[in-house]
Amino acid sequence: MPRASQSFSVVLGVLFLAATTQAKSTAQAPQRPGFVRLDRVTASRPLPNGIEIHSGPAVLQITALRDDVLRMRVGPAGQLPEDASWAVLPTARTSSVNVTQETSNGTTGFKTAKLRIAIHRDPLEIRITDLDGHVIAEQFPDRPIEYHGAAFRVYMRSPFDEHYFGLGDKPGPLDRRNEAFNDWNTDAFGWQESTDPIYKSIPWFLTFHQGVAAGIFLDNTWRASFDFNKEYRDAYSFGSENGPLDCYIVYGPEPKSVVQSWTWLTGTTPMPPLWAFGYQQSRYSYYPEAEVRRIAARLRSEHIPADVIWLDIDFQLKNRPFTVDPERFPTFDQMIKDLRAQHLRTVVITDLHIADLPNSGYKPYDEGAAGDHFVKNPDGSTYVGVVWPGKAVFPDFTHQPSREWWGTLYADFVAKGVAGFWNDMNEPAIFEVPSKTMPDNVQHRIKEPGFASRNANHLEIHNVFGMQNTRGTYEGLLKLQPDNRAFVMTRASYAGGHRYAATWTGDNSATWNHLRQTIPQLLNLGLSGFSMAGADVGGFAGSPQPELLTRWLELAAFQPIDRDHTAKGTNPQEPWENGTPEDLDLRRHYIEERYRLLPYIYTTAEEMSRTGVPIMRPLFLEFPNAASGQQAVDPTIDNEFLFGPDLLVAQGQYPDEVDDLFVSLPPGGWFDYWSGARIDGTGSRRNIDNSVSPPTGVHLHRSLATLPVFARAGAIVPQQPLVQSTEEKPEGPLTLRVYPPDAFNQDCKGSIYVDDGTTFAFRNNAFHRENFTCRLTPQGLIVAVTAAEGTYPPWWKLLSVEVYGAGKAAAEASYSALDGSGSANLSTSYDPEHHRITALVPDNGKGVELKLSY
Ligand code: NBV
Repeated sequence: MPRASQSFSVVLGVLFLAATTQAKSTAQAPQRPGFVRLDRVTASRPLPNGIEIHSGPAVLQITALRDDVLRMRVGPAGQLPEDASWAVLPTARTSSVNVTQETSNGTTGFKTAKLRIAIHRDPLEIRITDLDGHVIAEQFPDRPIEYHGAAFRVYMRSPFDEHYFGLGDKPGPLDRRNEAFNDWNTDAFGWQESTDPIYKSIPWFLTFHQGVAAGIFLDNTWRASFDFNKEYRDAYSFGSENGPLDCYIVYGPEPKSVVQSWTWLTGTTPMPPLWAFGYQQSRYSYYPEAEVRRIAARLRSEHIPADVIWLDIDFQLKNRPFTVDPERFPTFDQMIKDLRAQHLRTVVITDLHIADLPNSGYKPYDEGAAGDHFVKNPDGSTYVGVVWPGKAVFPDFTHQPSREWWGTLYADFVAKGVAGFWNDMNEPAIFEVPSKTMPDNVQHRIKEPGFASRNANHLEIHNVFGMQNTRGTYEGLLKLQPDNRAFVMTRASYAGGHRYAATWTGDNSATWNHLRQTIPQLLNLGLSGFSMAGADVGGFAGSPQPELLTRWLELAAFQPIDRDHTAKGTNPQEPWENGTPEDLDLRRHYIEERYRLLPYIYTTAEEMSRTGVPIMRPLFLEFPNAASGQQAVDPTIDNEFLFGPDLLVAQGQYPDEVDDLFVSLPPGGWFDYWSGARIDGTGSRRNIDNSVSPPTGVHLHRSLATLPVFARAGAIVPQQPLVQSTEEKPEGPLTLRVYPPDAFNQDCKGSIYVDDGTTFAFRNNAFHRENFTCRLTPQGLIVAVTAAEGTYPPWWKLLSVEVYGAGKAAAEASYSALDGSGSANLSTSYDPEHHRITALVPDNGKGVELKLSY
């Protein structure tokens, strides 16, 4: 499928040539209407927080929201675009810091405490550097910002060793270099690695150059496009066919700071409920009710830990959202309760297409029509499109009263105990039309605090429609149950949509390539704000080979959302299907491992929700080595990732390959997560200065039984005893897996965060957090646990401290409680197979220290 802005750029290129010829040959003649070129500064005006530039009729403003966050807005006819946004929080958008103006020969500009903005006057070229002179963004020579009618494009220089990440769910490699993309939310059933666009539009990307990261956000909901090194080998560009040129430039230098600033701009992912991290079982569709009950019973009888069952469209009466088919689900309410009694929650689908059913007693239609809540054709009639229910009408989600009304539709399901909601088809997908969506001229109302009220056509609202759909759902659920963490899953969204919903990668396929694709896709989603993301485990379209399903269930145990889902007509895809007893054992084993890791996963989720650092991280995010200006790891690696801060998961470039696997390991020591052994590594290097570089990787034999997972030296990873659902309280000690530091990585730390898992009581201190550190001593190791923060009672009283990489049993062990309540010698055990010493230590939450000699 042809990608992106190619044709748009070619058209622009031709227009550009025509325009320059014209501009040059008839210097004084008025420019062609609609063509504006910001090619030289004709006037400038300092602002307390930036600068205003005029270039002929056009105005351009660059302001500093923070020392490390800039906003650039352009108005081709002299007026800046409306200061409003669906994505950026008003607090961020209206922030401002004072800057120092700087003028020099030929340039004008300013500096902040972190950045320098120099605007060359003639030709007009913007250059943003950090105070060390590292270029953050620099306009590409001879390609000034241009408008052709409403369409505009911005070109930036691209050094050969700069890499690009983000842009949401777009398939393909992790690094966006040498690719081009369009933003136009699309129902892309059967998408492949080269398909673009697919479901989401997140016009935000990171740049990473020699260890220095930055980010650019084009806040424009129209059809936008991005070209990385395709049109020009040494430039990237972005633009849109209409709407505002309103963009934000974020400086790192650490990539983590860039994603944290993205969260500052667009908000955090709300703390998800604990159960969202459990194993989730879905298919299109489980029905009738007896089938749902059978699946639930089988999950339990097979001892597959699980938390959620999903109901897809066939649970509804004739595919009508917010109904239940009474024949297929004769005791729906009781079923929800019975599942809950088995510690399984239910998520149901609630698509946005309301069946067009006047006078039929269908509440969503009747209320929506009475309240004037549906989008309209230009002639004022209600727009009708065909989707699952047949003819359907669509709520006007950018019209606040309609969005709020949509939220009230959830009352019945919430009262029945349904735990979460699935907003599918919200690109919006429409059947029987070649565009697969609404006509361009469908009318949406914008009625929204912070926006001027007006009508907008579909072209402007399309990319933000799904996001506002989920906003209606999320905010409606919070109104219905203010103290319950709402769980919404969406397919389409726009930048900032992570404030309202988790997501998944849509209709992937049951192929090896799609298993492989989950890694770059979920990584880029995480860098784009959507850390709460998963891919249909086992693949949606088609049926996986048994080995593929097994490997997929292994990998997904280490991804943020672990939901097995498949299409209508495919083979059964639950863990006990489609495989040998050995496959089932492996699949169960990996799901169990995920449940053991829940304390670590949930602690990482809390960090994500507080800071914006995603749960699943590309290697360069943890190992940018910005300080030395060197790239410590190849930033384009996309068959490995960090799950949380400390676990490195590797799959190999081609997961179906049988050859040995080479796993790149970033600097610092690593441990095999499964055996507990220290990795020797094969690549230790002696450098020119005689220093020794740590191993750069390890060769492994592949086996179906083992997904390669490594723990970082200096990590302390909390684990819990196995449970069958997050509803169960773990029984026994909290395990701390301690991976001692080494010469390359002397830091040693970890933490645990727990709370009630479902409410917002944590905001009032009802959580429990303990921080762990360890340090090597001449005799062995000391593990220290801080006094707990928060008032929530933890489920454990004992710590089972497991120290890995141990070649022999401990000679001595003792603990002392920091509040003086006790200290004693301890006995320890030694497990040579796992290279581990284990000690049981009382934890009264007041802090404790364990001393080990070995
Ligand atoms: O609701 C049915 C499916 C759903 O299972 C899938 O996950 C969505 O991506 N839905 C698309 C509509 C039709 C798919 C062919």
